[in-house]
Amino acid sequence: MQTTIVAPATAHGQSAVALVRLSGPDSLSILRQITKADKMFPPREQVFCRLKDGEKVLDEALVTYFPAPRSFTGEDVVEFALHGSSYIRGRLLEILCACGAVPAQRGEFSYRAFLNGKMDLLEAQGLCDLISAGNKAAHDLAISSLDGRLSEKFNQIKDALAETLAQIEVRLDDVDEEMAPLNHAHTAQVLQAQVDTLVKLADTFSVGRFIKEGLKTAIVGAPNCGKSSLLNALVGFDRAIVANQSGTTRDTIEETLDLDGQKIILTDTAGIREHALDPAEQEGMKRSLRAMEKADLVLFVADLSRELTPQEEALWDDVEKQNKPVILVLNKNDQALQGACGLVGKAQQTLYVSCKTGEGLDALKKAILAFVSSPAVQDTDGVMISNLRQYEAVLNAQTELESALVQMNYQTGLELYAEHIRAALRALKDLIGDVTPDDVLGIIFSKFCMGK
Ligand SMILES: Nc1nc2c(ncn2[C@@H]2O[C@H](COP(=O)(O)OP(=O)(O)OP(=O)(O)O)[C@@H](O)[C@H]2O)c(=O)[nH]1
Ligand SMILES: [Mg+2]
Repeated sequence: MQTTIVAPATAHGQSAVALVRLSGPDSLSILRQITKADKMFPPREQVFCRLKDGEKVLDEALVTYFPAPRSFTGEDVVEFALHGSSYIRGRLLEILCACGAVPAQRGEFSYRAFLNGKMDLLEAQGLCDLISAGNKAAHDLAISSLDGRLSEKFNQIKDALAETLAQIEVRLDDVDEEMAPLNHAHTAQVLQAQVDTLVKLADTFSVGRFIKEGLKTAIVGAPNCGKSSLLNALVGFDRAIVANQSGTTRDTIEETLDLDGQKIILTDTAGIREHALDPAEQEGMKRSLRAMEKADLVLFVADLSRELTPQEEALWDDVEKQNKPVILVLNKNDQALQGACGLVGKAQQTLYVSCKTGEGLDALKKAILAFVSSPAVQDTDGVMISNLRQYEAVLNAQTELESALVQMNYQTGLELYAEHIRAALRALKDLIGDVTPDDVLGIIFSKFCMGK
């Protein structure tokens, strides 16, 4: 039998109001035990109650009863809005458990909502992302999952594939060949359209991930070129020590920046030169290279007031070898220009800045932001995928449909096309649910029953 679960729905610690939620078949009877009164609990209406702890009053609370199925989980749910002391909340949880409830596992309310068809996995992921979204862009992204726009995109693909599969399967069953043969051109067109949508969705993944997790941006370069000054200028306060001597920064220094609602994680690093002064600087340089490897974007800083060193050129080659997006930031533009321009021809994007005067910093911020927006997102009506599971499902489905198209090109036979379409549907199953043989049969009978 299904248990009745309980958990606080608000954060720990003291607050004006705290919310505790029960969900499961015994919710109402547990509520009656703890209120010890024959109160009426009209659905979805707040009722003022005294919650009892033995013969004493534990708290005066507002209680709402949501009978199944019209509740968050789809089960009977009771919400207690309590005074927010940790004692009241903790004691209420103990009493509710003594009355038969069990503590919920992490995510169990949402899991039950999913099992009861209240939301699909994409919406559940969206809900989880919404709660953890720390900036506007991540919030927008989560809302587009939660409000079902992402599910709708996948459901359109699923419907088109299920329909195509039905068209094929009905012909496989048509041993007497009473039906017109499959319209290959039309079927290929439908499959190609789904591949195109999947490719666009896959293209949004990197941007979706940057938005959700933040764009990891490493500031690298030779000692004394102004990396720490750049970090400080971008975040707007003196985060890192700046000094007119080489080798000031030893450890990597991370700071998060909210740039127009996008999360950018900046990492300042130790300058790279041939000989470290001591083991600490040596270790610092190793950490710089690691930060660079982990970064989504590299800001390569060079000092315009002096010539490039061989180590700087070698470091540039390193960045290029890693095939990372990189912006060449030529700093100290306020000084007499002498060097560092040797890299300009190699860089895809070069910006001249002065951390001292602030010149060029707005352009640099715009250039960084450009990495967190992509034309792919416009192609999908603003819908993005942002987690690896979704990305892999999309790629697998795409591969299967491309194989189906190759088979169709060679006209190898209906059974093989069907096999790849089924595999594509299986790949998408985790995101949008299963398409069962019965679903396909349903389409066959509802749309083109042969009257047999
Ligand atoms: N004139 C001028 N000086 C700058 C500019 N940016 C930084 N500096 C100076 O350059 C020196 C080094 O700056 P830092 O930011 O510490 O350089 P860094 O790259 O972090 O150096 P390390 O930590 O040693 O690798 C300091 O004296 C800064 O004041 C600039 O745009 N113009
Ligand atoms: Mg520094």
